[in-house]
Amino acid sequence: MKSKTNFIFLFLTSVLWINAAAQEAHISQLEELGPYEVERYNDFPTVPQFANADIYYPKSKTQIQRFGGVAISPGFREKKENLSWWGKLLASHGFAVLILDTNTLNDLPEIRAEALIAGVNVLRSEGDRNASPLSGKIEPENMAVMGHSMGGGGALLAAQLYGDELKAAIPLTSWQPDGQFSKINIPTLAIAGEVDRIADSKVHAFPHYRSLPGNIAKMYIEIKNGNHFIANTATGQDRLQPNIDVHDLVGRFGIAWLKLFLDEDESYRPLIFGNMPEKDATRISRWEFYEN
Ligand code: 9J3
Repeated sequence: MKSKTNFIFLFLTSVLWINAAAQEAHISQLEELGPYEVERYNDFPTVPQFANADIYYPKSKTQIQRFGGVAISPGFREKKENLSWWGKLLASHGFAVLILDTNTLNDLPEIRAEALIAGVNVLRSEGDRNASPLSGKIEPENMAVMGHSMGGGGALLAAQLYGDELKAAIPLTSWQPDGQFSKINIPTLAIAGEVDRIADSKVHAFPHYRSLPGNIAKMYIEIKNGNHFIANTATGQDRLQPNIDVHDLVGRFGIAWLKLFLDEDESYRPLIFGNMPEKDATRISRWEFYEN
């Protein structure tokens, strides 16, 4: 009896130890550029819903397998360069990434939602266009939308309107007054800032998250002391600058969300829904999720 107990104890200890070690390895790999060489282009056939875009893709993955992608919209008076770091990061981890410029800098979230779904469809079309670097390389079912601020409101609206065509949404410090997203039926990761003076997370991102239905995979991560621009590119410009550097943390969750819900790679599930590592727990002011 005693030896059986010892055996079970040893077994559980080693399983936990192995899991912890595997998770550590994964986490550090997601906090830097991934294994794929990244290329960028912008000469694809234009569409009316947005002005232009940069498409980032994992060049060295095109020789190996097809991949899904994500369309990303910047915020009010912002350009694609304000989110360019996501293009390099997500493409290096194996996704096609279209970051758009809106038709006007002031386009409202409703217009950004249409731009985002058009961006997703551009990625699909690029997979079918002979002259495209992505010809034959796109997995058309595996698509997501992201966006910052009004672009985050746009991502939520696109998820609600076009959920059947998408597998995930990642709003970044989303802005949409009285936004109600109870009809979203795809996994949604909301990133917010505790001290966002432009889209107060108590008025925007958190109520947006709380309006989601109860039974979908969803997560709200609020960065302690984070401003409106924590998920933006560090441009060096004053107005659009992250006040603290949490790109490792938000980047890791973004990659893992797409790996799990686009690629259906279950090995990323514990990185999302497992314990928050000690080093990150202190950087977060609120963390809520529902696993599904
Ligand atoms: O996209 C955004 O950064 C929203 C900023 C905002 O408050 O717009 C008000 C017109």
